[in-house]
Amino acid sequence: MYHLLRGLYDELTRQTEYSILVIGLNDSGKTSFVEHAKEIYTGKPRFASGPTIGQNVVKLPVSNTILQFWDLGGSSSFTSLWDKYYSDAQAVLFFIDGTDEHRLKESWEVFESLKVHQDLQGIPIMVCVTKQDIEGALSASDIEARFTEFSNSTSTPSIPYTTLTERLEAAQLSEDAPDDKRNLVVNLTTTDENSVKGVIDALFVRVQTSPRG
Ligand SMILES: Nc1nc2c(ncn2[C@@H]2O[C@H](COP(=O)(O)OP(=O)(O)O)[C@@H](O)[C@H]2O)c(=O)[nH]1
Ligand SMILES: [Mg+2]
Repeated sequence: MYHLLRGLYDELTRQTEYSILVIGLNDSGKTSFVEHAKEIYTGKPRFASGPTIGQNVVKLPVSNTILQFWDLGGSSSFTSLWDKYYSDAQAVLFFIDGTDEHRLKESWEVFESLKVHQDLQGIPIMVCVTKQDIEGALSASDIEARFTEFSNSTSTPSIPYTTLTERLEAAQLSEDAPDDKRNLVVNLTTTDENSVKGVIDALFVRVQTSPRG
């Protein structure tokens, strides 16, 4: 009887855990975001900033689930290791520094490679455009426009894929009521608590519909 009740208790209190990959070029704000979110959702102090060596793993209790963030180092020696994590991810947060126009094309290339990767097919990818507190930073809609330009000016790749715009349109068709949360490209200021919470909320909704959910 004890074991039966224990099993039932464990079943009822079991928290679903989701793995979220946090990737993007270095200095795009990945660690700042994850560490600020850690402080908000767990009360634990933030890790002092600096380049991330290897990976920074943070588990956040959000509602009745655990979101486990894999903040992977963004320097070129680490980006080659990212795809080892793809097959376990239920969602991807892709970070773009809104003030770094010079590396926008490089960022777009990385983003395209994520979209076509076979281990990420159907996995929600949320694009976070950071540093919105800095004057002149490119916004989420600027990034959408620029990425669409890049897509249009590049010859068709051998693997079929949906463009960012197509993904957005598909997302819009899948739900009746207009809702900011379904947007795939969001503005983010990692130092602003409400901005960080907004991303977590949007992610929380998307991760529930992940094919690996
Ligand atoms: N003004 C501003 N600075 C930011 C923001 N996000 C990150 N930074 C700064 O950008 C630099 C790189 O951030 P970091 O989180 O280490 O980037 P990572 O390499 O992607 O992990 C740090 O100096 C951060 O303080 C933001 O939203 N606004
Ligand atoms: Mg980092």
